[in-house]
Amino acid sequence: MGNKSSLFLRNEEIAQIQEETGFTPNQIERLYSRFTSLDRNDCGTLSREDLMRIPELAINPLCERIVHSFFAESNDDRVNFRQFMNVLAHFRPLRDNKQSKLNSREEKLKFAFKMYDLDDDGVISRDELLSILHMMVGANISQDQLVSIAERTILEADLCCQGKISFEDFCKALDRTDVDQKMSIRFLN
Ligand SMILES: [Ca+2]
Repeated sequence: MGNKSSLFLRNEEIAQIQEETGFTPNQIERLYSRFTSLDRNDCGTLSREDLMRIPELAINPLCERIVHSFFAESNDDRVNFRQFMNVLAHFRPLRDNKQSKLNSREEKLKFAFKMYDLDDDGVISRDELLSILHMMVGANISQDQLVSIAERTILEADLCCQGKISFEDFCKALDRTDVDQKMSIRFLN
């Protein structure tokens, strides 16, 4: 019976997650039922493999990087529901803002930056950019063309001339990009 209780969220948990993420109680319940359906062992946490089975993620070329981001705040290789919700909160549209800073433009940009920064050292190197370009376009473009795209991108974005892209460079490069439109998911109410 112990496992069954994990199928229900307590009201305090819903209130706490609502405050942290800005999701409505309805959205939290829906996402919780999604979470538990992915949790095949009923242990209250998800593994990388569980997350990889989300169809919307599985088709994304950056799937592995996105799944990796779920584990940024986790000390082991499992994520609990609150950690899961904190990551999803970055994808709430800005106009739905309900006292949560997780979906601000800055947080969305930080999230995107971390996708590229494979070794977490705070800058995007030419090789990191090249790896991500590879994941995104696959075999559709030749290696030479990818290298030239990566080098040109760094040349244009790198304002401190260190041959790498800092978070500040990254924000400036995306200054005129509609980050909210590109990094939002419409969650059902
Ligand atoms: Ca890096």
